[in-house]
Amino acid sequence: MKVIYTDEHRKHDGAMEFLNGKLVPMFEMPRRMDMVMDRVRSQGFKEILPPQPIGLEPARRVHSDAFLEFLSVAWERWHSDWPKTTFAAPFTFAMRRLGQKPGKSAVSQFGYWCFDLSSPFVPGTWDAIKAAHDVAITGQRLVAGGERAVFSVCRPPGHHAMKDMAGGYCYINNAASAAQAFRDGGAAKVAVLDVDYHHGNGTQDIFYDRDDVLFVSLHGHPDQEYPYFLGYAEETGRGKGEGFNVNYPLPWGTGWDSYRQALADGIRKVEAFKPDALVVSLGVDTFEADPISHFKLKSPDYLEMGAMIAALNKPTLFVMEGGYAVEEIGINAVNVLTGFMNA
Ligand code: 7XA
Ligand code: ZN
Repeated sequence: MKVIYTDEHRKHDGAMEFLNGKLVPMFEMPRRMDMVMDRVRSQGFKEILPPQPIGLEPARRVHSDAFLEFLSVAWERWHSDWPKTTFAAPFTFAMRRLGQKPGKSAVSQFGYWCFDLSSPFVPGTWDAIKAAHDVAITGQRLVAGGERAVFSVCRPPGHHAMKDMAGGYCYINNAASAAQAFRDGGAAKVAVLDVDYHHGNGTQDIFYDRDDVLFVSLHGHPDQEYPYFLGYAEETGRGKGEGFNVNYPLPWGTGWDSYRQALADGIRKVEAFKPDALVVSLGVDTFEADPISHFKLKSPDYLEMGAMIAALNKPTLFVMEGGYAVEEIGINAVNVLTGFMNA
């Protein structure tokens, strides 16, 4: 399996986040990808390729131009208002119920284009965002060109990023952009299977009204877990999209036995949809030792997960999302790929 990777993600580093009443260094850190790439290399993946300089056109198909413009100048805007600060994040939110508009100030802009405090900016964040998107679409093009499967090592992750809002460590929705790129390249139907611990509210937001992209997500129940306001089973799509959004909210403490049953059900839904391509939002924060999550998957379970996904027998793009048990993130992510390849 080819792996797409660049060191550019390192430029997005050094920020803080609020978590459960404390301001802490971000769990979403560069070392995560070091551990993934160490494991990729030690497990003998030979074709590690840099991304092509693809640019933002594919992202424009799933995000608004104004939102992408905000991302592109966010740090400069903040730094010009608050030159003594070392990272930028909103602290007031537009809510957008009464036609609120983004004002000229950085605080207003951040509060308008972000839905929480968990997507901070530092000087290199925009470069890392663009590179992660290039990584995703380079992988997508290889799969569209005939590769059975490719692993796009994206950082920052993307599945919380909505059409016009950042949040949850996410800025551009790499998986959604890749799914749309498959459609634009001629695939009639595409499925996105999201196995990250957190609900992919951004991917759901982007495809909710559509019947050409099936979104299936297994995640911590929103009654207990981030992003808290979406991810319920009754969210099944809207209009033409009715029936093409499938959520499996699972309780804290979920282990492989119940997870496997939900995954098998989700995979049956993907199979029935008969997609031409599959995008997997691959988060491994379902791991038992993940510091911000509450599922109980063990490392060998990821081998079986990979084998189950392989049984769909679809051209498959794996897009890296979450996973914060840094010592094991590489083992778990690569186990999915190994299980897939050995199936
Ligand atoms: O898949 N999403 C994540 O792994 C990120 C969850 C964001 C938690 C926000 C805490 N400040
Ligand atoms: Zn996650």
